[in-house]
Amino acid sequence: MVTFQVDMSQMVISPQGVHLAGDFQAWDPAATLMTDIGGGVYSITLDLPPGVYEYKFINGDTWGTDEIVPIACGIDDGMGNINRFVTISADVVLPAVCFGQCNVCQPASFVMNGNATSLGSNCYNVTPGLQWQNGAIWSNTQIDLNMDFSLQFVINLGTNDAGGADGIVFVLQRLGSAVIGANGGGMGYSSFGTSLGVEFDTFYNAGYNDPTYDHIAIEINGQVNHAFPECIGAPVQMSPTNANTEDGLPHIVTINWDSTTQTLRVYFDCTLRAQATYDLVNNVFGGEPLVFWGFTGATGEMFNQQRICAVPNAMITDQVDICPGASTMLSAGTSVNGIYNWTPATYLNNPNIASPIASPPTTTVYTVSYLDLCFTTVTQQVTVNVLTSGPACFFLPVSLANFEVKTFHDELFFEWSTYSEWQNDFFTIEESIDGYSFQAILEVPGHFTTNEHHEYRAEHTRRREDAYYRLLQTDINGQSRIIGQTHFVKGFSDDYIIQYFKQQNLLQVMGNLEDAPYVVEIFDVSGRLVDQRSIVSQSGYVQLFGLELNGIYMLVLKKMDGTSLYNGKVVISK
Ligand SMILES: [Ca+2]
Ligand SMILES: [Ca+2]
Repeated sequence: MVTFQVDMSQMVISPQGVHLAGDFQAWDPAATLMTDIGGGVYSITLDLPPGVYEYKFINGDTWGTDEIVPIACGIDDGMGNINRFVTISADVVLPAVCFGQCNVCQPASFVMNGNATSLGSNCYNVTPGLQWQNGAIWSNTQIDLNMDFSLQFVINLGTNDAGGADGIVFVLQRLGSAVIGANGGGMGYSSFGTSLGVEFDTFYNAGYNDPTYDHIAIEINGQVNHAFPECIGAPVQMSPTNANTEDGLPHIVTINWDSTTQTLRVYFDCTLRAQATYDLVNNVFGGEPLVFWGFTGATGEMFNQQRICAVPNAMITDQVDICPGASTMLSAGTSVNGIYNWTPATYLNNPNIASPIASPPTTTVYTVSYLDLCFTTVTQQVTVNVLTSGPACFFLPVSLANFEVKTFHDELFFEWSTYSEWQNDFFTIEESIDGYSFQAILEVPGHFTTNEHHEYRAEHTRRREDAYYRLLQTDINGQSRIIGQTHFVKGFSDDYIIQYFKQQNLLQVMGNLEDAPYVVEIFDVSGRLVDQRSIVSQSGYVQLFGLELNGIYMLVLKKMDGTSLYNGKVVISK
């Protein structure tokens, strides 16, 4: 049985549901519906024989709504389609991967559409300074309107005042990250019938009842005519000090959403300019709180180069769920001086950067504070919720890196290490002579719950018989599991190493020997005794110096009471 899982938490789910398609079901996009198991994760378990399979996840039930698999984790089917692939050798629960991404969901980045282009460093040309341009950039994560958000970005509306047009709109919508509006006075926004828009309008359109100054207005559902009721925040001069903002200068814009009062506030040059109180979730988005966010812009006969610089991973999450042992990236907005302070600092890779990696073993509320672009102290909280149950996580109490059994003379060395542990009380080494009936021989305490790499080592006396060894793990509730493979270790009685050292004319027997006298007998190939000595063993070695032999012989090692320990061929080549 193979369980496939996909994290759809950054997507608006298709009414047709989430599907899996692969070469194991003839690539049918509608045949294999996945189940919502919570936390944005969709899952399906299939009975597949061992083999290599290619597959994709689909947000809907038709081709065209399938994910774009990054080449980094995909395989080209020979026709330019990149698919995921997996090798199945046993029952397995595959970890939940982010739709369209390689592993867990990463923070937002912007998707460019139409004439929009990247300028690097989180900056984009929404439109170039040309006639009849139309661009849009969309974050590929979504905003949850049931939570507060604060987004800050830098807008540059170009240098043409008299001949400049048309403006940029901050937009919330539910159509995805690949949509584009129309050019002209609608600023690329007027096409979106279910939306919120905050327009930064630099062109006077009499037909839209624009004021003559460059202005901000708050609108819904693509309506840019301020005379209509969809204008929920009346036009106001954009800059508190200047009728013209096509000045080629960067301007800081802050957009805050208070989900409790359903109030949207728009700041320009760090001054509150416009606000609207409106039930966006119910009155615009049909009760759905998750929306895409981004910017549209357009030009017409008149134009400007219109730019946005926005941190794509500005904090828009209040809570993120992770599986035990997993990590997540936290995100703060832009700090004016680059200084961030995350608390607590525990389980963060760096508490002083915008986007630290958090790997807490238990649910932790992190708080970040920094000075935003307006030199206002921003304090934001994000809860990293470590799931303790539920099907979203494959609960592996111990993530084992390796388990080795090594031998040296009569000693056994057990070595193992873990990547992470979850409520792990102790390990047990078990031994078996027959491979079926095991008995505990060693107990080693674990590290309870940890995301750090831990190495373990234990010693035991090697048996004379062949034996099997395995590693068990017991959690704090007393439940034990076998982890790692069972190792076969040959009995020690056979394990004598005979070596001849030509330079010293030394014949050496190494094995499980006490510091006591032993008898060594050497026979030639006809069975004639050619040397016999009584030698005291030291540290497991019996050493014969000064041999007057050359050729192939039989060596017999005995205890003083005559018990034979070893007999085997030895070559003495001088
Ligand atoms: Ca206008
Ligand atoms: Ca102007």
